[in-house]
Amino acid sequence: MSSPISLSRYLVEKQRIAGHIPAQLRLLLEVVARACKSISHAVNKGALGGVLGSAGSQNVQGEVQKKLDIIANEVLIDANEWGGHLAAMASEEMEAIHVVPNRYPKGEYLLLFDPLDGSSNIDVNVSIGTIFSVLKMPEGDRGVEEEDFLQPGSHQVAAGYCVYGPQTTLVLTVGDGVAMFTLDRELGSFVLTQDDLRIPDDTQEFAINMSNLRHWDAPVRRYIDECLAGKDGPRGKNFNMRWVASMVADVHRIMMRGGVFMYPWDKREPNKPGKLRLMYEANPMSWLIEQAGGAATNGRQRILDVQPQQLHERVSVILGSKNEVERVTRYHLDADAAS
Ligand code: P6P
Repeated sequence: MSSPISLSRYLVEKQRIAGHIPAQLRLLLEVVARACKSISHAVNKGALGGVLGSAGSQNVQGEVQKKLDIIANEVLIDANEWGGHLAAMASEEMEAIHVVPNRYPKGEYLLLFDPLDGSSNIDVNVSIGTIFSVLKMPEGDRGVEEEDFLQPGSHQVAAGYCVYGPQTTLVLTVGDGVAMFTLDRELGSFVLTQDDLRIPDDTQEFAINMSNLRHWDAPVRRYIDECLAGKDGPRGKNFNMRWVASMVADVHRIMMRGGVFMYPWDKREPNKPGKLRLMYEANPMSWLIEQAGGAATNGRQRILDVQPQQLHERVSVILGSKNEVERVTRYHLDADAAS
């Protein structure tokens, strides 16, 4: 039986043999993975670690911050600022970018993250996760500015998430497929447990928060109504529904068995394009989904082609099995053409 492949060995081989990633990016990804191990340890302690409950503050989104949101954010900042591979970081939990302090060397990468996605699930012991995205610093010898982060998702050089569930699982792409690593707590390292993940083109499972039904736009309503009509309706097959209310958990399920995840624009806050954030939720997840053979749009446009205007901007998200995403997108475009 061949020896297990660690994340470190996987990344060294991507660097040395495949020439896919430079050493600095390999180092960055190893540091992020170590930070996820620390976050997993804190999450697993739960009430025993005094880390549950609210921190008594709000983040830039106006959402109540949980203690673990702040802990996870601090773990990622502390782990990544001294290594010399980053110029700056951006986080859901921080309004402004975090430029690497002058006491440390600066590198050529920008790291963006949602340090702990799905925070409403922390206190009820439901899977949560860390989402991260890596961009390259634009050419030029000036200092780092927020505008340097405003690159479309197609410019990412690495993206991944770590789900803290029954297992702690890291899912990663550097642009040539998707690999999954499971944390071996006895060894203390992530071990390759699946390589080249592929999402089925079709599915019978959708994920959406049904309580928002009355607020949806017509194309979304049409798609869901057809799913609910089942085998007697226009789709000719029955559908199942899942909604974990933790994007990392819902996306991971789709990565493992297919499905379609939707958090579309709705009438509750018509000026907001959606609930989820483009830069550190939708972009990394969309690239992972596309690298696994799926698709991701905002209903009208490929998410990875969206040109960001603001660091914390939101976007409507429809992602997963290619044929379902194409159908929902077609319904949006048909409705636009008819209006
Ligand atoms: P709702 C978690 O807060 C999150 O940002 C995503 O992880 C998740 O998919 C979504 O919001 C859940 O939103 O409105 O169903 O609670």
